[in-house]
Amino acid sequence: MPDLILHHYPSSPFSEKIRLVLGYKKLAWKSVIIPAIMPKPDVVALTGGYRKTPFLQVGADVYCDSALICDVLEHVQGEPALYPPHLKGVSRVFAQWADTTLFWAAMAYNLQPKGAAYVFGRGATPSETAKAFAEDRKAMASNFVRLRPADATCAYRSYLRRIAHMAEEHDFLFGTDPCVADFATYHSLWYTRAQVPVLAEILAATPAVAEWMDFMAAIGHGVMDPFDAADAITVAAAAEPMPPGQNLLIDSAFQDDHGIALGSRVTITAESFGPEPTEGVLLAATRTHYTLQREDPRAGMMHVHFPRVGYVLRKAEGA
Ligand SMILES: N[C@@H](CCC(=O)N[C@@H](CS)C(=O)NCC(=O)O)C(=O)O
Repeated sequence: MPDLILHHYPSSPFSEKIRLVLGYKKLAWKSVIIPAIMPKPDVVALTGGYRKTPFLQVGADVYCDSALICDVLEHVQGEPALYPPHLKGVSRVFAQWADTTLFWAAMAYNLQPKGAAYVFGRGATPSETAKAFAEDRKAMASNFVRLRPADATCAYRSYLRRIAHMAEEHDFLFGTDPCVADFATYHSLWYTRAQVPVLAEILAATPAVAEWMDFMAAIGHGVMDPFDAADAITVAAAAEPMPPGQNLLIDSAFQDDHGIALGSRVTITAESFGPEPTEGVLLAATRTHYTLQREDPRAGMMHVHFPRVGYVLRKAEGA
């Protein structure tokens, strides 16, 4: 199999989720550090428009969204399992809650004025960095309502108490080993602890959560080799995308919920936050994912994959 190339940046919570899954599965991977804000020309050469972090590249195949990347990594290395059979349903449902409701409460808490001052105060030109970041995320949030800091704080405290009830019962949230729910829950709390220590006192009220976080951190990131963005594009240009059914996804049977035939020109956009579409030819629309084929002047023929849940499929303008 070609190398696993993770495109990410150090302070990205969803990237920390995937770095730990790579560590849990003891996988070797290549690390391309991408910008946290636009413009991201090397990212868009590979994804065709999607600009969120992280994404996983395997040759000329790009897997967008950490939920889909977890499925891919489970396919690559089944043991230890992210979705143990007895937790198959609940672990996915819980992970989805953690990646959305918990994440947004935690981030609104983390980036309240005191947290934002700390995060951006460390840059070379703090006010410029903060301004550019705020403008970038405002554009991404055009279809999105943010929690106010006080509301976010109450919600985050409640969620931490609920997570503590689970962590008090066993080492990990659902038993003696971590599953996808642990990785999805951990990354937002990791951001508080590791990136915004000035606000990390909120974790002190739930020592079981802090102890579980130590177990999660000890998993580590696996064997990582730094890699260059330009080299990642060269890898894509030299590779052929894998045909549906032979790529790293679990299914390929067509499931038509939109009345859009395979072979149509379409766009795929995140349901909320980050309106940048990826356009291409619909190659697969299965129970679990969409695959678009697109040609890029630098990266060549690419297959870009998205999870079905959380993404909007539309016919492209004029198609
Ligand atoms: N549902 C996506 C969410 C990814 C996401 O929102 N990532 C944040 C960083 S942790 C992001 O993309 N921020 C904007 C950026 O990096 O350009 C996933 O699970 O991968």
